[in-house]
Amino acid sequence: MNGSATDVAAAIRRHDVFLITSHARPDGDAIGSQLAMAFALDTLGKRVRLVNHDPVPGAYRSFPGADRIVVAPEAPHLPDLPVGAEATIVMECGDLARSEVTGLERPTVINIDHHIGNTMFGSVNWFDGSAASCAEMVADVIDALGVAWTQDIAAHLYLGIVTDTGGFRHGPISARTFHASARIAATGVSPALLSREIFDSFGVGRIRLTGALLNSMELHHNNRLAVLYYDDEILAACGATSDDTDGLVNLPLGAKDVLAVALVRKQTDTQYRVSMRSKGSVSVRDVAVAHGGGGHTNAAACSIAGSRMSVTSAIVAAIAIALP
Ligand SMILES: [Mn+2]
Repeated sequence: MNGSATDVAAAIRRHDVFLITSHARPDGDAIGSQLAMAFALDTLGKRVRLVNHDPVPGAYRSFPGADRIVVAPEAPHLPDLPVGAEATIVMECGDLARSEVTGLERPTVINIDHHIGNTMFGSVNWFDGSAASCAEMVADVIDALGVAWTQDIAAHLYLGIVTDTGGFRHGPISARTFHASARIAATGVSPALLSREIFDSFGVGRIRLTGALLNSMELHHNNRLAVLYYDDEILAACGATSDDTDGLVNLPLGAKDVLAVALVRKQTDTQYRVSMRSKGSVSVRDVAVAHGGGGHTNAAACSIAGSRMSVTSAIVAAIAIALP
């Protein structure tokens, strides 16, 4: 059953210790949602532990509290805690497995998500597909808890909103998005400085990688579909790391003709990760789901077994069907 911010706040009030997690390979919305919530719970005197399967992306490590996130495959265990004293809050995950962290099961699991396909795995669930970011939902929970927005909270809400909307450019951006953003600015944080930190704090390896990806870009179906590719050798040649790849999938969308992009990343000789982006009603979600992945209409991902050639042809054929 779907709940609301009020239900989430009520469940939070009933507990004193919280484990907050998000999905593997966290993005800005995952980190921002987790830490905004953590700072709000601090204010209420709750004990908070944060755990993720993968590290905070480099650009967000300067954000307040980023070092509080423990990177581990298993949730830390507090042996002195009575059963049921601790609740788990899961941000941005369609199911618990999406966190790739084990040992998260508790009598109270609070599920907060805006991705279509959420399995309502929690004991308390709030799914809202109309939210442009999970951070907007966290903002509502913080309000329902009666916690005033500090600059730390505001910075993280902004991180979630500005990254999930690609700088207010895509997704279900609404008055709610801008209302939250106005209140963020009113706390005194500088949206311009935060955006600089979020979008413009990469190393030169990222810039070289951008050139390499675009140089080798393939265009299909009258330029309506762009395919980008990289592997560890290309990263090394550019002096770049996986951190530097975040968001590069969006680059070809800068061309008017391009309606969809697939970014293929070699994981092993027989396994490839495919991230997809699209414009408007062109859905890449169905393509991802058909290959065991998931996501939104305009942003989705999946892993496909095969060779580079077979994976690329399969994905080009699948996206072609979604093109107008
Ligand atoms: Mn999100």
